[in-house]
Amino acid sequence: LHHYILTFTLYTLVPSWALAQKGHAKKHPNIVYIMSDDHGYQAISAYGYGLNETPNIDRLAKEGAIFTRATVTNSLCAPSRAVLLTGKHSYMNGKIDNEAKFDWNQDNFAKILQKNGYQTALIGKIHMDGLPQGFNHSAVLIDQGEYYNPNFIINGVKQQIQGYVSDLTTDMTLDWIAKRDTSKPFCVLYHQKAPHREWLPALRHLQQYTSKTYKEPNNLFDTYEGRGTAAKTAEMNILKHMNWAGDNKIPPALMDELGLKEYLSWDKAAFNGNLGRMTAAQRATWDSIYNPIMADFKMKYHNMSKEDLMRWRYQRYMQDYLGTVAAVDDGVGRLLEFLKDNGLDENTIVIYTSDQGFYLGEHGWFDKRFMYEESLRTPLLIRYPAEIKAGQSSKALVQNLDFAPTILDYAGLTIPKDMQGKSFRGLLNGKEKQWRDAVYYTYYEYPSIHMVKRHYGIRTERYKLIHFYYDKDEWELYDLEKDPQEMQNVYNVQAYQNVREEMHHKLDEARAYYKDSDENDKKFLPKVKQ
Ligand code: SGN
Ligand code: CA
Repeated sequence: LHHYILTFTLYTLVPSWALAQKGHAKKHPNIVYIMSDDHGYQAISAYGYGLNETPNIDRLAKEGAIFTRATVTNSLCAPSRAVLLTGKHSYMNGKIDNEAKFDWNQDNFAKILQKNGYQTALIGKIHMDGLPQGFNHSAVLIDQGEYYNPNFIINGVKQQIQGYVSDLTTDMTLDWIAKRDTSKPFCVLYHQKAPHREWLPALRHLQQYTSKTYKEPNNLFDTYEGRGTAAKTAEMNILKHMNWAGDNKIPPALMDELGLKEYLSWDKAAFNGNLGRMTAAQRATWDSIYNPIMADFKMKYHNMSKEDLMRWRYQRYMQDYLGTVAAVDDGVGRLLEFLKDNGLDENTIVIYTSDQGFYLGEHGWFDKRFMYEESLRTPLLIRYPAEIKAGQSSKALVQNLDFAPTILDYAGLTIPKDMQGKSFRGLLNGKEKQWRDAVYYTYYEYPSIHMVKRHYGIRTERYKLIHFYYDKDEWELYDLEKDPQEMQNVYNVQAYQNVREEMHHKLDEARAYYKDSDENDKKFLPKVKQ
């Protein structure tokens, strides 16, 4: 109470943060929240999958902490961002899918920081309409944003900027930090578009990443036996549902020559649109790398089996996807150097995460949405030397739901009671002895692109129970210890009947605790059944 009164007095008498910054540096750290889009943990070398090298992101783990079981509550872009801002599940904040409107008038953690003397900025992808609220400065991409020479909306004004999106997003972030009012602490949300589809790398990374061959996951040729309808009817298989032009970069003219049909109606338009944004010089570099790849494909195509084609498409996918990760990693490197050069590295919390995980060929898939591990989980690394001991690794079941409370906690501010997440600060300084033993998940965007059925469920350390509903009513249960790749639904296996009952009980508890219900599910169903 004493301390409360004192800070309160300080606020009223000295409305600037000058004192607070000098005297209480540790109490009001700066925050850089880095979130990329669709960055699966498999594509960060600190997670040990051996696919690529991300030395700069890895530094956060080396000098701070890495969470190996961080998850999202709804594995989709805009809903994940809404959860980040509000600290509430999708059915509470209203942004259940990419289509629903986000109500910026509701409270969010940036507004709270701002009200309490922080300077705040949002740079990069947000994927929501309307002027962002809670930020002194915003420079956001429109909708999904573009890779080359992208448009930004800077404090409400649209502007096209020459360059590569990940580099520009980094430039703008550093620029804003450099020009900030140094008497106040700051919080910047530094949101990369990459490595989102259609996976267009920076020109400087094309040669290196297109020359590599990547190891295939052992379930690349998954036939979806052993699971229910949802896995079988999803449209995210690399062989069957990927775009030839937009995704694999086969020029539309070559598609025609080879008789390749568009899977999505905008495939060729996407390719033309993406490459049409390049200058002649940029395009020449692009062509010098991709033309030989396409010439080689043209020669081989008619002799390729379905398996060959799957393998080829997987390699193409990985080359471009991991190529885009490289510039994201460069950006993190630049940020860390910048903080150091400006004496900010000790008192700035740096968080790296993604809006969700992603399939990099596991189950034969790309995209996300499912409550299965690769898309439920998301990378999470955090560095803050003042409080987080270097080299920690945590298996705790933290979620994106926890970001808002955690950031407010570090900022020394009160966490609103209606936020549903929990600060994980105590997990990192050793003060938290008890953490949740299960996470709750919901997904709504169906019918829609990729056709992943509506579902909700619960994951504990060892098990996962999922309910698919709406046009099917199916349950799935996985034993993550025996079957980490989730190949076999054991819901109806005799030996699992006790586990099944326990998991149902836990799920009911979670739904009650987080205030979700069948009524909510119904409320969000499409108005007209298709
Ligand atoms: C686009 C992509 C999808 C992707 C959604 C949502 N198709 O529609 O593959 O699932 O975005 O992604 S594309 O052909 O237009 O690239 S999200 O990350 O924004 O949720
Ligand atoms: Ca995303």
